[in-house]
Amino acid sequence: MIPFPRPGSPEYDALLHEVRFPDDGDAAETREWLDALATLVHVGGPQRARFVLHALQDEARRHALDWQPRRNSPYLNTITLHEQAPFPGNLEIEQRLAAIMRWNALAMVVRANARHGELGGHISSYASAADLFEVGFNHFFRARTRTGAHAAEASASQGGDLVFFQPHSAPGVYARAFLEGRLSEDDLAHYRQEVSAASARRDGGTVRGLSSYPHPWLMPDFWQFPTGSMGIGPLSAVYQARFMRYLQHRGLMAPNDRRVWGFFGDGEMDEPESLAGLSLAAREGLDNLVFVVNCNLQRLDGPVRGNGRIVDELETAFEGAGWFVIKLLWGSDWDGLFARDHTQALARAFARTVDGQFQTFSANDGAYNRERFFGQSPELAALVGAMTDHDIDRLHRGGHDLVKIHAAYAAAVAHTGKPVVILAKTMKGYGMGAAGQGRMTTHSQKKYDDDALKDFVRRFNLPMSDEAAEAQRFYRPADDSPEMRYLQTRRAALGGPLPERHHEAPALTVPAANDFAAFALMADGREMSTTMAFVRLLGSLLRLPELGPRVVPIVADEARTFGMASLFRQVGIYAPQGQCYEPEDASSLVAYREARDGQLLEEGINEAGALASWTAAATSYSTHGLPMLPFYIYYSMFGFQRVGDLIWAAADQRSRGFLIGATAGRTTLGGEGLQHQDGHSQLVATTVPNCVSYDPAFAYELAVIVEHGMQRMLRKQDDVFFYITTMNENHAQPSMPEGAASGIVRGAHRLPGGEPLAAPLAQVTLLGSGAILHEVLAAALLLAADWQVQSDCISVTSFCELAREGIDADRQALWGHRPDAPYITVLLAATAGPVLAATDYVRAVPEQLRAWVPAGRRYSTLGTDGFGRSDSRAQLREHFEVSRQHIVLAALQALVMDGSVPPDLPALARARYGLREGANPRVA
Ligand SMILES: Cc1ncc(C[n+]2csc(CCOP(=O)(O)OP(=O)(O)O)c2C)c(N)n1
Repeated sequence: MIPFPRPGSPEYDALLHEVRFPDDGDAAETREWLDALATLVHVGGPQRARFVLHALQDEARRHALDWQPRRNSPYLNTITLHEQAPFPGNLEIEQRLAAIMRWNALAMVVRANARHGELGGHISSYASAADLFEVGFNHFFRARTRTGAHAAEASASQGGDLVFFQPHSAPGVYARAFLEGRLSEDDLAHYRQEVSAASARRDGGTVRGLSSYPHPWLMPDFWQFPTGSMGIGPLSAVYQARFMRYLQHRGLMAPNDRRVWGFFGDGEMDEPESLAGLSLAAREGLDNLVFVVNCNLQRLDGPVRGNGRIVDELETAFEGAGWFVIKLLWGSDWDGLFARDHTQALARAFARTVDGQFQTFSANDGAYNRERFFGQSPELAALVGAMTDHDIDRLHRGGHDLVKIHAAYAAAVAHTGKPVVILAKTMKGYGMGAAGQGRMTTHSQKKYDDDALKDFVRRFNLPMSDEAAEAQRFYRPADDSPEMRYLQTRRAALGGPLPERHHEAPALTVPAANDFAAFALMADGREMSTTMAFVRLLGSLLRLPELGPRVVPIVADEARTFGMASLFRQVGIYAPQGQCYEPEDASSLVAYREARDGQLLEEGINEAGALASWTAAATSYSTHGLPMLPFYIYYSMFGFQRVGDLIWAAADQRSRGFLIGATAGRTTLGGEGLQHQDGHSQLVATTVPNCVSYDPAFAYELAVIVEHGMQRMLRKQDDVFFYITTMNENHAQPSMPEGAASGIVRGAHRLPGGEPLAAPLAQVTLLGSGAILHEVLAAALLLAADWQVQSDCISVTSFCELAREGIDADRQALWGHRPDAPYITVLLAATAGPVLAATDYVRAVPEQLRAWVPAGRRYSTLGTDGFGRSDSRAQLREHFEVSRQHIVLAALQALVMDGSVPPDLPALARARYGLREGANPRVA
């Protein structure tokens, strides 16, 4: 022990000062300032002290000192011991429960791997997150309450809290559901064996497979939020919290104190999406949002910030964005050390220790830590002088201390005005001993030898025999045991089990297309683009008394581009603060109007945020029992390509809504060039199983598709969403031909032909969709006038839907059924000649139909493979060889190959239309 001066003595103060400010050139002066501040706080109170500090800050700025307050606080708990809320639970029982969860989660992963050796799964992430989850489950996560079960702690939140779980910690959530009686032992034994479980069910079993990560698509009554792709969870959590406010401010949801909790990894925070929503959350004061970042300091390959401290970095980022930051770093057993640490040796030692080193400390035992951490200085050594190596080994990090975690959560939920982040320091692979704790390879550790299993059981005092441990038997205490009674009582008090996904929501009455789009059905030659038609149709939907308020128009700073500025005034732009300024265009009919109850979500230049908003609205039927109808309209290039992973997650989450890819097609957006011209979103849309995609050419087709989409999503409540591409090219819009609707919905309809040729040389069938259909129709005229070739024209509204029908029919045949011929086969059978399909997309889009073209009919496709470039629409169509003349050329070529016309016709056509061979657009 080194001798300390008596606390309070001048010698003591001098020593303390030297330790805290080793670089101080004038200690006496500094002390005067510090004393003055202390007096100010003491006499004037905290508010006065804050005022003076702000005044000093302003003054410093006036002197151009280039000074800003440090963002980082010392590497200590934000909540001091005396501020700590008392722990309301039974600590011992909760610790035992956490241990049981840990074991069952571990056994689940180890068993799955022992059985198949290839199934993967993670142990070490949940090992670090277990206590963080458990405190939430026992004290904070309120479930959606059922009628008659309004417990005191839950009653204020009928709708329940929304919890985003760290995805690879899913085994821990299953382990809890097992103890709660929601999953059986058999279910746990089928973790990551969903296909085997399904076949067992077909044989009469009741087992369910457990998905690797939270997937609502695969476990629709369990998981609410897909988080498996890093970064999607944090972004979605922000926008869920924001959408809850939107619903409240618009009067669609009663004010409530429901909360969104998001548990994320510190490595995950490196994803751009993870931090992308922070400013919005702070700007809109989302105090219904709590992030818990599990700072186990490791990701998959190694440390998150080996040479730095991720907690410091995140503290700066979150605080800078305007969040309230709670650092939860050290457990209760450190309290005594801090109390005795008169020289703040610990804080200084932490400040010198980088995360790579902290990881090494966590991977090693007490003796190592005594020597390498506490051995750094006599003061530190003295602090642990009376402790055994075992005691040092068991010094908890904050994220493994139920009492400290509870205090942090309690402070988070009590905080108002800002979103809160808890930076919880944990150990990756906590409790896995030499098999994994803090090891570089721990993320992928899924094999446990018998000794390691027995060690684990002993480490957590589980009442299991060695034999049970070696057999990786799941452990469930008796129903009347104190643990089980406690667990059930706590969940009952919080409203019931969680996570639990609901899907029951009232079906909405859907208007007929005639009620909101008569202008499109009976367009009678009026000029407009399909984008204009969409905007008009949306305006009508918004005016409908029942459905109107449920419509959520979403834009990412392109409302004016798409001619939607009138919506600013009509429904207002959502802004929780209302409008605190006089807009420059106040007197205009399309003034920029922000309002607290505004309906339009104007997300700014933020497609990811817009998509997250869309998902929140598109799943509101499930999360809130309140079906909404979102329409997110955007440049089609910045959808599937830019935020495709978010769309995939939205699909997993069973979203119901419309995505409108405007100005779609590679040749549609003339001058904008390579990065704007989309020739493939329709192809990618095809790959999303529950995305129903259409590429209509006519306003009436669009109207029919929107009605059909609403029928499926709002009335029938199918878990599908619609992707519709629209164009900005004006055309004389025809009225809808009699009986066309069902074909439009199925994916194609034959267009009424003109006068047939008296003596045609040959016949072709032309398919076209979207922007290029108009070129196809023009080509049909040229074929007739210039080449005596008769065309049948088919408008393909969805190559994807047609192909899906074909795929399903083929499969049925494989299983011995006798499916009807696919619709496209039947439709083409009624036409004649070779079939040629042209689109403004890559050829792979129309190529999808090849298998179902009637036997003996030639099938050719034209498309826009290759990079776009800027020029006029006409030049682009030349470049990609999809203009009307090129369609004629391709049709004649097909007829030549069929032997139906003289072989020199293509050359004559090239000459007649002045077509010259350029660079191959696919590679140019
Ligand atoms: C977008 C994406 N990239 C990569 C992965 C693969 N992956 C799963 S977990 C993981 C490491 C996660 O580390 P961290 O967020 O620190 O969580 P921890 O497991 O350490 O708690 C990685 C790289 C993924 N799931 N999603």
